[in-house]
Amino acid sequence: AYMEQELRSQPETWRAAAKIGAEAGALPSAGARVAVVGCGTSWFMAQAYAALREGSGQGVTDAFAASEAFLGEKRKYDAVVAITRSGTTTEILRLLEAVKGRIPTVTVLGDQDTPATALSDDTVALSFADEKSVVQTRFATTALALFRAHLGEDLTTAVREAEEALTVPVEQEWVDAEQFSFLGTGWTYGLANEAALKMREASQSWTESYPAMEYRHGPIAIAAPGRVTWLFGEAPEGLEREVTGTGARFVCHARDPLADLVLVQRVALERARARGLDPDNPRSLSRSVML
Ligand code: F1P
Repeated sequence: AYMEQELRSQPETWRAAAKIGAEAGALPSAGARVAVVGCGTSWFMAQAYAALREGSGQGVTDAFAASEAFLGEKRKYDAVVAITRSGTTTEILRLLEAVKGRIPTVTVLGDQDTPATALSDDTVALSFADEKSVVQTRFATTALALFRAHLGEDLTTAVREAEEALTVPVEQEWVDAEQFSFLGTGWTYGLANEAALKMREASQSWTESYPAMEYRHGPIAIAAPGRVTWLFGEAPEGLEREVTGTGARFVCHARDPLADLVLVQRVALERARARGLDPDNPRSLSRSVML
């Protein structure tokens, strides 16, 4: 029940993030060269933020899985933004330790009172979006809403479309599908990765994710009837025709991509239920990964 309650509160938590985003002075200002790090869902939000920030002309922004971040002397970053709901993830703590005193760090987290707080120069705590569930929904999307607001975006439409994404029907074809491929481009590639992870975590579904145009370079080989190819954002020319030509279902909605992710979270929940799984107790996962 946690996952469902939490995902349903997203319009409200995004609204709250939009309010504080513009004034979130701890986040890097324009011109700074920034490395954004996270694990799992938080890494995918890092990917989306990095593409949005660099795309909006605010400066070089690279996303790394915290375990793979190479922030050596040759790559000159002015700031590290760490994203972690729990503030206890081992790879995040190791990275914060490694850069301490060398690169200023700001950590976006769900709870102010964590080990990551002590290791960070600055923090933004989204306590109103913290979660009890193992599978992240609202913390991640609310962090991204915060970043979007900080980059100057008006989130009114995104919030309204998230409300709509909570009411539209989840199609039976999506609940029954054998396989999903999620596609995105620019910042929505991070969302595609997150959508695929949600389906795996909550419903043990076979899912993949690719940059939209990469999909044509091989992965489309497994598209077939009973499978779904779901694109976030605008469809590149010809892609729909290629996908439907395989017999796979092509899904692409004209709504804010972050709001469309809310619909995928609901699909994951419905698939879990249809398979008799408890999405609040996903197999092999824990709320925070610590060594
Ligand atoms: C990161 C994370 C989650 C994942 C799982 C394990 O946690 O990888 O994204 O869903 O629950 O932890 P955090 O660093 O954001 O707390």
